[in-house]
Amino acid sequence: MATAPHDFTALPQLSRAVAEWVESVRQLTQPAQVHWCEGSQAEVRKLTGELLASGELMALNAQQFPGCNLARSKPNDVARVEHLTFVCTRSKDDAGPNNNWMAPDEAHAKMDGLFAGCMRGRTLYVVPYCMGPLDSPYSRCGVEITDSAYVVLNMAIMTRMGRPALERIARTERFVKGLHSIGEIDPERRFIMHFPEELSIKSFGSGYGGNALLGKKCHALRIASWQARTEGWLAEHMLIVGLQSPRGETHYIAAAFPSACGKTNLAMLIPPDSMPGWKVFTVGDDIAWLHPGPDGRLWAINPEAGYFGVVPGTNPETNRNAYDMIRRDTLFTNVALTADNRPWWEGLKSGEPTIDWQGRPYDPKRGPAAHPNSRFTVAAKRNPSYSPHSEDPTGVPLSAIVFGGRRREVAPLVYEARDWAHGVLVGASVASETTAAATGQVGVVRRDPMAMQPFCGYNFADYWRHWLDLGAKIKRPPRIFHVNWFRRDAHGKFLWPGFGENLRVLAWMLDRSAGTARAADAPIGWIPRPEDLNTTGLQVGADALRELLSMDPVLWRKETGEIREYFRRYGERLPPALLRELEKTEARLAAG
Ligand code: OXD
Ligand code: MN
Repeated sequence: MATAPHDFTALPQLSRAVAEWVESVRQLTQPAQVHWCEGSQAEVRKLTGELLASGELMALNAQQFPGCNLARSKPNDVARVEHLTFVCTRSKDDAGPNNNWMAPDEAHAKMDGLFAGCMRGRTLYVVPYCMGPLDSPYSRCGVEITDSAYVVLNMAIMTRMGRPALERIARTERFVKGLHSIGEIDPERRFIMHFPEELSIKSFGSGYGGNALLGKKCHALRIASWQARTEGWLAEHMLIVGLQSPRGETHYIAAAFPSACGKTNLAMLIPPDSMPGWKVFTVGDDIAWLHPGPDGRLWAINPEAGYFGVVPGTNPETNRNAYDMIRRDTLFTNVALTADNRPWWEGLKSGEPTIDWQGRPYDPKRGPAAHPNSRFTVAAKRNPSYSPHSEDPTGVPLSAIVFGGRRREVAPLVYEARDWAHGVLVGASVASETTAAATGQVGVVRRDPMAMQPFCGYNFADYWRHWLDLGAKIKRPPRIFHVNWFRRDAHGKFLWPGFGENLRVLAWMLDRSAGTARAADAPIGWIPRPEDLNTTGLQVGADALRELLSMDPVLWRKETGEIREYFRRYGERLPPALLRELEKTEARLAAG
């Protein structure tokens, strides 16, 4: 008897576990219809056409921005909502002081009440996706159910979405269940709930970014960090970049920065003219999954397939690659428009806004034309510096891990941790000024350990212990560094030019890893002296460079006091080894 070719198996028949879950959600939410996403270009074109027809999307100037569309969110729905985001573990202590917590039963009851009948008259989309290359043992799959076609279009760019992902799920019947509805987009009825013990997510009331594209922060960070601890790996808020030196060797660096601190720019850095022969390749711009490899090194994959990047500030001078990348086939959210229908944002040197991000005639008195957290969604393969190794099933080996924050003072331009355990302290102590990526006050310094404060799906104390344990098992661990591109002088002026010039700092790190670069022994770690960096062609004065590479012991004693105070919140659960590292730093500061 002839069997039908595999490809023609109807999507709902591929995985019994998925079909059963979809049916239970259909009964709860009562949609008018169910659409299983296959992930084809034809499907994307059809959905885009429908949204253009309904006015949810607007086509942009087709000559200058071919294939680009604009979406406007509701003004009450423009960023992640950390105060409405919960980790729902059976024990409150497992979620830790770093998370909002709700008991799972209570959270399910609350959410199911919101979801009941919420899709009446709407389409329920079933979005199977794979985080990471389809053939990688390190990848993990999920299914998002959503009633937003805009979310589907984003997921089609951000993940490997559709039939192949569902086929992979069908082989194990294991997947993360993500249930999402925009509801009424009412902040009073908005919650993002995570159930790591059940590998599930329920998100209601927002259609924006990390609240709604559940593969990203909810799955690839919060749920994955939990999975990673049980399985012996790390899910991190890190970009991954490959640097090819003029000698032709390529080394990879993973770097964690809080949201909207320039990860996408660093991942696609353009070498300055004064550093000929360097080439930069982007593996990922936001999330890295790190696995100890059989060779004793740490290997990284990017679970995502696209970028959901902050638009303001992007221009041909600061990052030509990023600017070129978003000139076609890009979905913009909450940017302004010029008179000839081009997207416009603050920091773009050409054109003038006539319509603001809310669709009103632009009036500078009402604030910026583009929302400060306006975004582009674009396929990673559109990046001129895209690394083909992004598709390698085992990922890329790391030579260095970098932590960073946005600090006016205290943290020098760069320093190196003494060893892995000290590096865990450096990561756990990251502090940064808040940005527009999350709702709330902008510019206040807060602790953001490993840039994971909004994203770690379990108690930070257990997370730091996991970092320490994992490091002890890796024979050839990457070196760990801390950077601060945002240090300012007494007049509030940035001391460091950033962007392409950051390569000088990254090149020093690679030389440190190779054992060929020098540094001064400071109480907080190894700091390069001005002569240790390649400064050929750098437009930074000698005094500014000295200030950038200095550490003030008085400020640092205050800083370590604050870190100690912060750690106190984690009580008995704090790993003693982390406290010992802090004590060693305090002792060095006291001696110096
Ligand atoms: C992001 C974020 O969108 O970190 O990447 O907020
Ligand atoms: Mn991010």
